[in-house]
Amino acid sequence: MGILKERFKAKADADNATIKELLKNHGTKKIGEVTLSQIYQGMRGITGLVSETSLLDAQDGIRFRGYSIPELQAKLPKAPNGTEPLPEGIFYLMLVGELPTEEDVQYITSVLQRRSHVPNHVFSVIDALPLSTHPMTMFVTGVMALQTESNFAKAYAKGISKKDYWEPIMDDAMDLIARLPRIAAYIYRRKYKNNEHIEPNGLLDWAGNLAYMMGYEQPGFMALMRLYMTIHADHEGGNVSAHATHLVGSALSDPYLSYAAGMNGLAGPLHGLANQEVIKWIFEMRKELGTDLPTKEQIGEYVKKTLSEGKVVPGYGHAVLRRTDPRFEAQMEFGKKHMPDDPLVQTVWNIYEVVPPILKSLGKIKNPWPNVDAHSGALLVHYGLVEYEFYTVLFAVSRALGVLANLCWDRALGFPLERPKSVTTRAVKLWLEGK
Ligand code: FAM
Repeated sequence: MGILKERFKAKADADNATIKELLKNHGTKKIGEVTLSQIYQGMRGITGLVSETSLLDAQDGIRFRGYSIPELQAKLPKAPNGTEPLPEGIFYLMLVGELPTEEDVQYITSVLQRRSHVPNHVFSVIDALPLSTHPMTMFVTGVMALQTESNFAKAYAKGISKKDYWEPIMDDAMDLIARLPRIAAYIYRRKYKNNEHIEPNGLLDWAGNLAYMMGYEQPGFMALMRLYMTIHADHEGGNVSAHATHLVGSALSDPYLSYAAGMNGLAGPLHGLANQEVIKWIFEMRKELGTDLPTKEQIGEYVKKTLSEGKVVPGYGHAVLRRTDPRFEAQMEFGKKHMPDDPLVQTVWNIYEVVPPILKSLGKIKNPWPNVDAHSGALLVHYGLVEYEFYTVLFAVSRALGVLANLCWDRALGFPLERPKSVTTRAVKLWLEGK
């Protein structure tokens, strides 16, 4: 990994100098104010951390090192005869800070192929779980079992200088990213395909191999996996999975422990589990209405019924975005190209027409538009991946690219233990009374 470490270190040294200068000249400048409602309502809008890999703008959407998803779809290298970017490319971009060449992406693919061995005890630990266990629980259990392999944990135990932390962290990050497709595919095949496993195909790229080991060889599905793994990779630093990984990593917990923490957050229904909730909700709608292609009127009535039951409409809304998620748009474009006549995909598009006006009419929802999860399941179902409880595992594999690249940057920039102050309502009341 010599080339990657050299380029990363050169960029980290340059960025460290920039940050040092910036704090020297502007360290005491106020970046915002905090109101009482913000500390009681999920810190919405409080700028409180630095995350170099991507930035999310409410109107513009996500940009990875300044590039939008359409720009990356045009600029990132693709698989031979492929139509979608290889996720190795977005990982390189987030880690090194520059667009990769074809050779850079091939290099990452080969490094990941070489590091993809998973020790047998990991599979034994997963096998010890009941078959009924949720795939995300199996997945995080597998990641925790892999912690025995941590280079950083071993280096720290031996004594390592703070300025060198980034190197074993990067080794762990690459090892973990390399191993995740094998663990994810193992869980899929154990739970849904009679425990019949498929050995990795050394000729395929990282996402293509995940598809292959899961038992999906259709070129369309491989293309979808490459797009899926690219667009779910990062969404700035404050979402639950990115923030939890970053926070736990700030205690110098190794990347396995930190990533496991982040993925436990991703497993929440308001975050990454929403992708399974969307398809479950649509399947329940189709069953209740007795049709595979409900009309817009029927969808409208069903949405109102969901809301009247005090439930959220999964796949809609966002804590930061105030527009249709560009990740939804990229998936819609894929659907229009590959499966324009699929009734489930058409239903997702009909839902997109019907839901926003209803959510807007409630007056309380800040973002009535679809997020990434509103579309992802329908594309997977088209290729036969109907086991929606597995979808968040795919999301987790992709999110590793962003949160682990970030951990390398956290350590290389010497970010300290993260420890914001909390208050009690008692203290707030005394403060308000001027006591
Ligand atoms: N359906 C029904 N109610 C919704 C809603 C939705 N899709 N989105 C927001 N609301 C409600 C929200 O529950 C809150 O209600 P109360 O005041 O009664 O508690 C109110 O509208 C104000 O919420 P907000 O400020 O507009 O949104 P938040 O920043 O609090 O929450 C989300 C953001 C994503 C948690 C919220 O939109 C939601 O629950 N969406 C459905 C679940 C989902 O799709 N999550 C995936 C998000 C995705 F980006 C990801 O992380 N993968």
